[in-house]
Amino acid sequence: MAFEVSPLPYDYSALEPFIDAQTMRLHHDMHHAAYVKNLNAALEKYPALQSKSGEELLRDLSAIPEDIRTAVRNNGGGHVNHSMFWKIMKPKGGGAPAGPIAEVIKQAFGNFTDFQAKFNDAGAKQFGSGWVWLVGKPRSAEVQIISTPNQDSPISQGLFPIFGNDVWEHAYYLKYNNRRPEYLQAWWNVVNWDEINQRLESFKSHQVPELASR
Ligand code: MN3
Repeated sequence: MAFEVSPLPYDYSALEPFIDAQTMRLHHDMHHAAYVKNLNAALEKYPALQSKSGEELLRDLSAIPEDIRTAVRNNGGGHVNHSMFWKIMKPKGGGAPAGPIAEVIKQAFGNFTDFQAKFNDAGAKQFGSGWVWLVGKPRSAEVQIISTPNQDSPISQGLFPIFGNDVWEHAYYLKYNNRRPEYLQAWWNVVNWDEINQRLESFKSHQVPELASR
């Protein structure tokens, strides 16, 4: 019952020119795979934890044995975050959001352009490695933009990651070098709004088991 890296749902080069094939290959096959390998290694002596989902492990880190807590936080986070990341992107994606996510953005931020600017700004300002997120608060209509360091998941804060962008240098450095804001801007061209709407709907209809007990 070991954790596994799912294959990319598109070709390595499918997100060109916005994300280059070499970055995708390294990011998916090496970085994501390493998180999964290290997560499985951490759980080796705790068989009871091996049947839990990554989200369940992250939901209450204080319940994780202390000797593997940091490993689960970093590598479980790395696995869950990247599993989301590959799916919320697609070739020929982007454009203006439609459907429920468009409504949520309009309600909370006024318009898509202002939302994008705030999201990009939070991503640019995240010091060092991390993620920028649009998160939902369970049992409320509230959404907010947050950033987290390293591979920390919003799930560990009791928040649902509607979607997020990876601002680790490994996500953009080969193509964009140190120009993170340029990557953040370009990334909107590969966003998969259909998948994001599905995540939003499952969250709103309380079909998110990893947050159900909060
Ligand atoms: Mn990454």
